[in-house]
Amino acid sequence: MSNFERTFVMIKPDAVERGLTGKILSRIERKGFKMVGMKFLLMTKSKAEELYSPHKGKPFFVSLVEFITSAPLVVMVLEGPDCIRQIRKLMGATNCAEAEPGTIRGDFGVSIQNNLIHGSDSPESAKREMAVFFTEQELVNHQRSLEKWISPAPTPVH
Ligand code: IDP
Ligand code: MG
Repeated sequence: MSNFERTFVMIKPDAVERGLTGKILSRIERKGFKMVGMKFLLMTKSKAEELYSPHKGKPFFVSLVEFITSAPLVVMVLEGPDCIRQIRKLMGATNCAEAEPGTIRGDFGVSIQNNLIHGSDSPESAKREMAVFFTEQELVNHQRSLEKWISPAPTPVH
């Protein structure tokens, strides 16, 4: 299992405006994932259209761009084993009304659009999405001394 998988995550404007940034961040932190980049910003329309380009033409696209540019948000890059899939599990289903209790969307939201958090859905998406907001130099490579307690090397089978 690679320790170097990275994913792009956003705490969306609804969560920031509702004062849920810390609560959401703490769930990601306590799971053990490592932050390698983070910014607080107001997204421009052109960045929003670039980020969500796979959804261009869908009925919710215009509204989604309007929502995501309407207030500040937090963008970040996280690193850890299987983090793309694991963070999507922490997020829960797209529609908060369908998301399981215990997930971020299941616990904090009721809407399909205003669903608090974004996480990349594949390594290809992660690479594309993080490049919209971060240069390679802005991502901080660092080793945590506690890593062996979170993600030990697999035990050899004798
Ligand atoms: P995901 O965020 O769970 O990966 P996507 O299908 O990639 O979901 O959709 C991107 C975002 O577009 C969603 O997080 C949500 O904010 C919004 N969205 C998705 N489907 C709908 C819809 O049917 N109505 C309104 N907004 C939607
Ligand atoms: Mg998606």
